[in-house]
Amino acid sequence: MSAAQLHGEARPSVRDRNVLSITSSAFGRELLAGLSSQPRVVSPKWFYDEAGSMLFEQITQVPEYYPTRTELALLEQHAPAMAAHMGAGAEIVEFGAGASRKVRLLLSALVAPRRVLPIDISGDHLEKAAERLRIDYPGLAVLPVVTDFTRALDLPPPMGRRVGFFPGSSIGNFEPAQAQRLLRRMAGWLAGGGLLVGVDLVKDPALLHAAYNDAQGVTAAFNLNLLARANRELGADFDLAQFSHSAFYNPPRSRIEMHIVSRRQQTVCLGGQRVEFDEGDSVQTECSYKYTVESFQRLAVAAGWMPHAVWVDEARWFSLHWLQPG
Ligand code: AVJ
Repeated sequence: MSAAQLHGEARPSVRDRNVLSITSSAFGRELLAGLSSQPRVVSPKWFYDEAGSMLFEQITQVPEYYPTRTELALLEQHAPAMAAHMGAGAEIVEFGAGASRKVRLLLSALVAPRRVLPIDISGDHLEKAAERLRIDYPGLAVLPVVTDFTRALDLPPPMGRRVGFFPGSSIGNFEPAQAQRLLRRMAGWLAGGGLLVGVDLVKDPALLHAAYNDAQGVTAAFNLNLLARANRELGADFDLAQFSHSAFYNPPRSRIEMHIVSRRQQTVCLGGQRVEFDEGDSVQTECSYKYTVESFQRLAVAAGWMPHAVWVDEARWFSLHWLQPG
């Protein structure tokens, strides 16, 4: 910050404003910390600005990305059975709601649902989805909650019988120990209500590889959008053409890993700080753990839940688990 500004004489320059925003934005702080650590790791939650949420919606349409359509088909087929477990007059808390396409299949099967609380870190996207829900379900209360539920969550008292819905295998983005802790915290937030969780299953590595390396390059754009977001929001100067998308299956860890890899030696300015990259340096941007039905049930039990019902598609690609408090 220049002398003039220190003395409050002139408006801070663009760079100074970005320096300011770096320290004052959770994204800025966590990105800087992630890029300064070894290995370099950044949380996948930072993918979901408006552009990222839109790119993810596009991913769900590419032929290689099977999880969303497989889960939707399971919900379409088994919504009545799931609704029976949830009961009449339910209130659904949906974690990582995104466009709220999936919860509609449950709402249509439920008897007199009272309220839905869609939760997401991406505010604009969530508000738009909530507005559409209000229009399509006139008698239903819709209370969107824009927050990062991995940090803290403050919900209003339940309106009716509260149940949880955690779709899409977003549970896979957490290290198993973190996933266990999150499931345990969800039990608290749900105040004794049950939880329906979508879990992607272990399968042929070639299928998994293709799902995270689609031919159209949408997943690559989704991954690199993290750098574009840093340029937009933090005034960084990432040259996206000098970085590449990498996603591969790691069998011993039973997870897909996504990385952004530097194509050459380069320096990036981020909030007045210089970040050096050598050719081949990578930043891990996401893990997506894959479970078997049994390994996920073990995790749920360890988190204090009781597996009550599970629905799996014929190819055994994806599963939905109804958990009751243990
Ligand atoms: C929304 C987190 C479930 O891990 O499969 C899609 C995100 N990443 N393609 C996943 C994602 C790359 C997705 N989740």
